[in-house]
Amino acid sequence: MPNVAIVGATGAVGQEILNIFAERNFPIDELRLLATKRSAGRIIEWQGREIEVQETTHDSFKGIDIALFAGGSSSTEYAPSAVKSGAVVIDNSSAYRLDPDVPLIVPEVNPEDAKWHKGIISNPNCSTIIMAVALKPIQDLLGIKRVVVSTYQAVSGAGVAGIEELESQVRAWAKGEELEKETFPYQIAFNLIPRIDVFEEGDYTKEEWKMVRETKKIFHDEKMAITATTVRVPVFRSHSESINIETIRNVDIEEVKATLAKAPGVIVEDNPATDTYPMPLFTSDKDEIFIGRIRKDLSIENGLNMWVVGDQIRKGAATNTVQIAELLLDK
Ligand code: 3JN
Repeated sequence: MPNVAIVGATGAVGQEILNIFAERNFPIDELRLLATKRSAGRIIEWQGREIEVQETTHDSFKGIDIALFAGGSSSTEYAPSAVKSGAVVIDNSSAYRLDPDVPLIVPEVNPEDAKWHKGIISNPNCSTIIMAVALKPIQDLLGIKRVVVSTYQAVSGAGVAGIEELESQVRAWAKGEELEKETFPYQIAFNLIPRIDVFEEGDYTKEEWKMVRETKKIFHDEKMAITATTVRVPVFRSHSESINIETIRNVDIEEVKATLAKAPGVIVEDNPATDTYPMPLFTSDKDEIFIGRIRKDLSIENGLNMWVVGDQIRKGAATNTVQIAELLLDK
């Protein structure tokens, strides 16, 4: 059984990784929990073991086989040390995602890429993962020419501070008090903010560029045209995405629905007669991507629309990371 380290073990993604390891009976000999100095010394109970959190250092990875990085920017500092110690790193941050020597993996799409890693494997951005799981069955069935996606991203995508900001603004609003903001550039309660992360080239945001570039890499398809608008919404957990797809081959919408219903990691919830479609309120703490509102795009020859929702901390981060680790076990 492998020795496993989690860097950022006390954060939201690190904690979720611990839950998922237990749920999936991931085989672990030693489990080393690493975090910043601030969290060192904390005791975390996991599967009957009491584990003391240690501060991450360059020497933290001796004897470790798999190191999961869930600690944001710490990966550029410590991932090279982990690799030097002989560990395979699975990194949640964007640091290595577009590096041609680093596989970028969504196990439902490109598990075979785990074979050629050189010590680091990257976990994609949460919005990218959720979209990729939904696109894969369509790509296989019809071929994808172009994707137009708009996201509706929960405040927890911005961490605990995002959750607290929405909650405190709603409480202040209910009491008639002034609303304070710090994490988001404008009030997020009862509002939408069409800017996630910083503005970059062409007036697209970094989050939008991540969805475009990472998706092409995961699908090994530079010709797949993708354009994105990413929006922060006053929802606590689970990202939603409205996805319009222009396909290469003709769309038989019943066949699309049947194909999505059979696809790994996907649950179709789609019945206009019973008012059934996925919503973020009901998809949290689940590993699957939920798809509804599947319908033909009547404005073009070969196109379709769908509404996709997924828990961005589970499948968008922790679950996908653990699934990548499982690919390494299979090897
Ligand atoms: O805002 C969201 O909903 C998703 C945020 C993702 C994020 C936030 C800060 C840094 C990332 C990411 O995973 O792409 C990063 C990063 O690693 O660059």
